[in-house]
Amino acid sequence: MFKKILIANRSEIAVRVIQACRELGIKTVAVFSEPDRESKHVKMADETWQLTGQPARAYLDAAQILDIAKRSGAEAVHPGYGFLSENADFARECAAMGIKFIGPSPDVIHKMGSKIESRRVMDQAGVPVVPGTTDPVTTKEEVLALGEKYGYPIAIKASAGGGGRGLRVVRKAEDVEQALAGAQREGASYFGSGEVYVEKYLDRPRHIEVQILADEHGKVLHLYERDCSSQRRHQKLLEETPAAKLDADLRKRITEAAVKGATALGYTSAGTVECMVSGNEFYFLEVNTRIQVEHPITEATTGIDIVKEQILLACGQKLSFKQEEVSQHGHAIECRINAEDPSKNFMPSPGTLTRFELPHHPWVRVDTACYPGYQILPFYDSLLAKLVVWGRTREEAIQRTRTALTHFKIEGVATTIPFHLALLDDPNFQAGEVYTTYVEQDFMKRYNAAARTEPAKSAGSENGAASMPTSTKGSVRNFEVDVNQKVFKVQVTELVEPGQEKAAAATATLPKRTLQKPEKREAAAGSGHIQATMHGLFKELQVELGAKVVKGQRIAIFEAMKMESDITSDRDGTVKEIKVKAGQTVDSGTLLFVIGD
Ligand code: MV4
Repeated sequence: MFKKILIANRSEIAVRVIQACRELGIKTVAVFSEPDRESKHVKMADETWQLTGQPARAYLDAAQILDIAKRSGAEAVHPGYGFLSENADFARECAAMGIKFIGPSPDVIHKMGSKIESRRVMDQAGVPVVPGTTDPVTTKEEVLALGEKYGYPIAIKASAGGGGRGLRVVRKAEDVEQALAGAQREGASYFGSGEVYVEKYLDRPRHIEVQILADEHGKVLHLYERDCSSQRRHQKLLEETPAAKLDADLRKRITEAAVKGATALGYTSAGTVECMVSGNEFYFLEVNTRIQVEHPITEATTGIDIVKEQILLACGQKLSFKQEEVSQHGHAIECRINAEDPSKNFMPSPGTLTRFELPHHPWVRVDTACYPGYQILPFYDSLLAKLVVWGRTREEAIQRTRTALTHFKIEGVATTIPFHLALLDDPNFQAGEVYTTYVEQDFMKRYNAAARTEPAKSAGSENGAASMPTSTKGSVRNFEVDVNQKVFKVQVTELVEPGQEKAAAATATLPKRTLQKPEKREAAAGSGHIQATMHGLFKELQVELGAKVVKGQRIAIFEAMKMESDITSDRDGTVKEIKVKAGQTVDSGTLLFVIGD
């Protein structure tokens, strides 16, 4: 058994790994960035080492983390999720230094990073893959031929892609050229590879994934599936297990295929095989070679501590139980509580937690690193807590999740709790009729309409509006923020006066114009000439040419400085011209729309 493990991560997952280590009698080494110095994982670990450099890059600094691992005498590194968790080079460097990377082999991580390669492996193992190519495509002519062969819509995907980046859906032959170029460009700029392939595009699939455990002695077993269809912009918001409306036969086929695929791959450690389910068919999507955010719902229904098993497997131990000994009991739901405002397009809401009270019920688990007074930092993802609720049936789990959400008291920042309450109340969700685009294309329309008519408490929750901080210390902190390879110096001043709108006011040494709020300019204009107010990505068109719009209506989604914002019409009228295409990067001042009579 390992004596000491370094946790190369932060927040709730670092806390979760430390808990598993404690249970196993393993000493823990925490690393932390400067602004994370008050974090719970730092308070809990046996040993702590501060990372130097910018907060946004600290947990990605492989050389520094490995140096600390060596100096602290850690025998293994647990990467958690995100950061270095699926970085094959990091896993290789660990091995070269005689430190065990808690995850599968570098070769497997590398292979699964290529979607073409993983499709090929699964296809050869007899796991169903979506009809399409297992070789890269490069020309428009090839794609057009595939469109003919499979019928539109088709998906063009970057082989190195992930999280929806480098994915283009093509609905007609005329759009092939631009989509191909777009997928290639995104693959190259985000992942360093413009290699793309083509699949038949499935409309409204469900996202079902299978949890795998594999030892280093050739034994692979599964811990059943999770349904992660409730998501928005590729960010999962709610997961459950077992999947609703998955019949026993399909469940058996998917879980067996996942074990077969993982075996063929030579997989070791904990992992996830992602699939899409459409009707009574399923198709392999990708393999995630890390512990996942949503692992606790599987723990709740199988009783197996996945993180503990993952550590034991990394030690070279054999799986101590058989497939027949793994059973699913009851139903579990996880809500990802983010510091985001669901009524404002899930805008991140950093700030200080002036109130943070957990629900306490016998069937509730909360994984979090937050506490009252904790400051949510803008450098990292906005996950505040994972609420995991168990019930004997899906209905009971839904009811109990509602209760737990209303007893979860968070003030100081906006949270996704009102969204979760509304989703649990949704008849389609209750009927188990949720697919991957359901939340963003269907549910959010009703949610936003309800939020507009109930401005004070969006979607009827007492946790709805961001609450005001009651008291804050007057202090100034300096950060360096890394945005698209540019470093900005940012000074954060905590406000002394209560009743202010934000707990902290930030001023950055940026050119003034980039700090101007888009709403202000638009309110002044009213000309119907809608321009970009910042350099950024014109992400998504929300209206068609000729559509009637009203003043204030969202007509597009824009992304700048890693944050999304709405582009709204400044007048009532008709969309006369759309000057740019979705996926295009534009400069500040670029004309986007002309709204006329
Ligand atoms: C698809 C698809 C439909 N058909 N491929 C999105 C991210 C990437 N991991 C794969 N994705 C999809 N691939 C074909 N051939 C629909 C999606 C998809 C999706 C998949 C899983 C979870 C959420 C999703 C949300 C939108 C689209």
